[in-house]
Amino acid sequence: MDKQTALLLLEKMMLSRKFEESVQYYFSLGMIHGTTHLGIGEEATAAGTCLALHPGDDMFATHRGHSAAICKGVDVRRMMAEIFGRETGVCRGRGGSMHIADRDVGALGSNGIVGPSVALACGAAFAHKYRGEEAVSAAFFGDGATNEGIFHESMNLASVWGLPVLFVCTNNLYGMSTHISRAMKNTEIADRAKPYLMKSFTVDGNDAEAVFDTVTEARDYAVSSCEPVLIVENTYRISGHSKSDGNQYRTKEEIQRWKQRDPVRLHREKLLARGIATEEEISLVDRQTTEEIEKAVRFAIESPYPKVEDIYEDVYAE
Ligand SMILES: Cc1ncc(C[n+]2csc(CCOP(=O)(O)OP(=O)(O)O)c2C)c(N)n1
Ligand SMILES: [Mg+2]
Repeated sequence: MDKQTALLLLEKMMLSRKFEESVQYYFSLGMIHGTTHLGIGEEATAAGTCLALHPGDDMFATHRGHSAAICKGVDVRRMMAEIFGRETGVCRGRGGSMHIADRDVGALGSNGIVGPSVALACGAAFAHKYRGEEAVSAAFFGDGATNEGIFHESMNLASVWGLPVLFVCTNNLYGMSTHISRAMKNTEIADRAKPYLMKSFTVDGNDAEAVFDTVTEARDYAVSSCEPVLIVENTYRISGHSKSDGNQYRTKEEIQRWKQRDPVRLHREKLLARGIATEEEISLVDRQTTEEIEKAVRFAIESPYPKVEDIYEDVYAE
């Protein structure tokens, strides 16, 4: 891992973590409305995956999509403004937490519905192939989403049509309060690539470097062969499922065990142990990311709300 990539992974993970902690805080003050799904503990999946993508690649996120958007390059100020419902937000404040999108950086949308990212990514990959571009589209989805029909239909179509899609499963062991073992007989999600004769990878999703290397290899394969790939990134959601979660379905010990494998801390310790970065360099990233989030919050709070008379502009719903 070269120093630049190592520090970028650290920066994006810290930015994601602080962004979500900030959202959680302002939510608790009643300054943010609607709902949010935080992915605290899953940052290495977003950073390792999105940093391995190229600028011309597309990315589709889930309902738990803040980190993916940040790591694909969406401006955190405009993301924060979106979540605060302001006119300066990436979707002019109309979408909120689950509708973060910015076409300019290839972040083609998070989604309140579980599953559609996989089908949308097939469409984007088809477009890349049709135009003869050397690009892939990546779809994030959870372990729960792999039990849906749309996942299997999309995997089948991508395989038959030879579409350069990276199907990226963020396996955090739970779909809401249901443990993976109660939702599927075979919990080896990578096996789900087999019926479609699709290549698959399984990686420690709390190890940013491992995710980055795996997705780099998977992307090379998808581009050179024009074939889809399934990547399973095993991780854990330390935060609750949504804004309220009593954690009745899991033990404190389990959460504690995974906190020991906090991806931000693991990466930081790795950089120090290997002499890739010094304490000072890491502290600088820490300070800069804190400042960036503080600026984002100020920008959001100082931005105007949309005007009531044009609230229906840019809204597409039936
Ligand atoms: C089609 C659909 N069904 C149900 C829901 C309600 N729902 C929201 S998140 C979620 C759990 C999804 O689990 P998983 O795919 O593992 O993602 P995670 O929340 O763990 O990141 C469910 C059932 C929904 N939003 N969309
Ligand atoms: Mg899950």
